[in-house]
Amino acid sequence: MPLPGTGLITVDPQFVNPQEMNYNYLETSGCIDAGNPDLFDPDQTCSDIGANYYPQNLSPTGDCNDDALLDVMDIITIVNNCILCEPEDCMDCFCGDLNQDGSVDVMDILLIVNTILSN
Ligand SMILES: [Ca+2]
Ligand SMILES: [Ca+2]
Ligand SMILES: [Ca+2]
Repeated sequence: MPLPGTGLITVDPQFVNPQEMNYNYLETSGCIDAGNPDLFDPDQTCSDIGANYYPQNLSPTGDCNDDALLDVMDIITIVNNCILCEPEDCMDCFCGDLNQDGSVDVMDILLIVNTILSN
């Protein structure tokens, strides 16, 4: 048994399959969104406890500057902070991966431009 203390829990983390080293969480795991409330996962939910996070199927919006608008400022934010940045300086760019292929690039910018122009 671990020692009691702040941030420690003693519930079953509900791993997918620890026998086969799959330490991802099941949907019902109490570790999901139970991590540091000041941190966020790439899916923009509160951080999960542990090394892996459970992706909750949120769609990236492209609103990377969090002003609830999708406009050219988001494109500037994404180009500067997701594409032209050094890897260690890049922000969490989940918001800009509109085609959800795991990287933010010119294809995502095109999708944002198309979305802006169709509004
Ligand atoms: Ca989470
Ligand atoms: Ca915006
Ligand atoms: Ca992408």
